[in-house]
Amino acid sequence: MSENPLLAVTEEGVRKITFNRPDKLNSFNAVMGEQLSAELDHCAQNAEIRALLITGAGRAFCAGQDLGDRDPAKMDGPPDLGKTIEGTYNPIVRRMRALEKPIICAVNGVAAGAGANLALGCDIVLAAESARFIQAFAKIGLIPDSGGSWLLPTLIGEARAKALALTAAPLDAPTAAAWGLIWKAVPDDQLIEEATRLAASFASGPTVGLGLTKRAIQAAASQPLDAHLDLERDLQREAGRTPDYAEGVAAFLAKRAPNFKGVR
Ligand code: T3D
Repeated sequence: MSENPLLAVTEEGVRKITFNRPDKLNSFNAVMGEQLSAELDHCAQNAEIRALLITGAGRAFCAGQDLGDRDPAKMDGPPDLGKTIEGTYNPIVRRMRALEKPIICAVNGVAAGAGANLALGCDIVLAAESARFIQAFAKIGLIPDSGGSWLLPTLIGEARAKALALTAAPLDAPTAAAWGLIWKAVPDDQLIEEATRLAASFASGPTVGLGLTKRAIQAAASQPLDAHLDLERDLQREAGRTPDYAEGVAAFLAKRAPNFKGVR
């Protein structure tokens, strides 16, 4: 078994996080949950980190909850799964959504259960053409969690969401992209290169503006256009006061590349 279930390294403003239990298809255990939460806090608190890239080691992205830790033969009675949802998965999803820095997910292989929905909760999802997304919950009598029962209908509509969730049928990456569930399916041997290039471009981008853009788009689902126009006004006011906005305009007028600092 691998020693550290989560690897993380910062390179030129990009925090690369790798799920690292390849022998168990990077299935999620309690330690991984704690480490991912701590990582997301670290990324929020450190100004030098301007973009995140999440991927998996080996042939899978993540197979969801480690079911070895849910073996009924080793328990006194039914577990309180609400407790793990409340204590582990929900805080992770909330941290990912609240983090005002782009999170890119490079889905390198199968993404199942919570593993699929953690991927879909990232801001930009690239997947290897051979990757599959599986709402595996139905096979073990559970419901889609980690935001899945919200993300699926929001992204692809109720008909497709229900079919995926009720059948647990694998969805291949090209179809996921065609349906709008993810951004792009890319040839397997180009996945990490393309995701890294995208993360690097974000890490030298106008970080505050990108973060406010994320906030605005996420808010759309919960309010009508009229209220949303007010939010856009407020966020644009904030963006317009950043040094990166001044730099962007100056660079455009001088016909040169901008040098964004990513600070307020
Ligand atoms: O519990 C709570 O706190 C509530 C929260 C729940 C969130 C959830 O995520 S529930 C859903 C949990 N996940 C699943 O139900 C998926 C289970 N895995 C699979 O269905 C299949 O493994 C895959 C479709 C993902 C991949 O299939 P395949 O044929 O490519 O690989 P495999 O042979 O099934 O798996 C390879 C190894 O990984 C194998 O171990 P072994 O036999 O070589 O020692 C397998 O047991 C292990 N593995 C795969 N998924 C999990 C796992 N071990 C523990 N937990 C897993 N989720």
